[in-house]
Amino acid sequence: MKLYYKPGACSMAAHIVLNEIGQPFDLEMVDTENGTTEMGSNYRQINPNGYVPSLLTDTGVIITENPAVLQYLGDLVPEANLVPANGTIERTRLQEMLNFVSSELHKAYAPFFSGETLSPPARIKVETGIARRIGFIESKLSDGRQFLLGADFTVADAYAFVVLNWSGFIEFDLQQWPLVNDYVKRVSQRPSSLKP
Ligand SMILES: N[C@@H](CCC(=O)N[C@@H](CS)C(=O)NCC(=O)O)C(=O)O
Repeated sequence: MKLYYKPGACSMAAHIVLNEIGQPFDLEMVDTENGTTEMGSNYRQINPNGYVPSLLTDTGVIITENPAVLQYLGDLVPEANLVPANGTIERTRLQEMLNFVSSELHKAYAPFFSGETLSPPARIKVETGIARRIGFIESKLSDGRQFLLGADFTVADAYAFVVLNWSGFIEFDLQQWPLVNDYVKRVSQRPSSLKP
């Protein structure tokens, strides 16, 4: 398997899950601005959308989009217990959470990485959106669960962890959500975790 990635980007979630499942893999860095990889390949021929992650499977198939990549990896090694079995309500809950992380949480941070400087009012608006979504995670954790879906770490935690960690880069303080703050620390202590 090979993960096409960019340092510090959301592709780090798949890298964490690859570490969790203990399967051999290669990494190839992508320059998304130039559309090339470190080996000199045209990345748009790998992923026409030009963004990371992309996963090249051992069967030669390319998989894109975080929720699909993460579930594929989790399903490869069921013993790792990173995804509930297909067809269960628990799996639907995982998909619900992955979609939340992808389309709500991740995209709420996106304006900070657009390359444009946010004006003070624009920054307040973006931070308000991020805060609302972090508040949702805080409410999920308020029943004492250790991870987003309960007692077990899942692929959704790898993804949420990577996104929440961007808070440090944008100088957005997570301490006002103590459960989320502790959750990020907890996930960062797993051996699979990577420092952005
Ligand atoms: N919908 C995509 C979004 C991926 C995405 O936003 N990737 C970012 C890094 S976090 C990226 O590669 N940005 C560079 C670009 O868009 O050119 C997914 O879930 O995989």
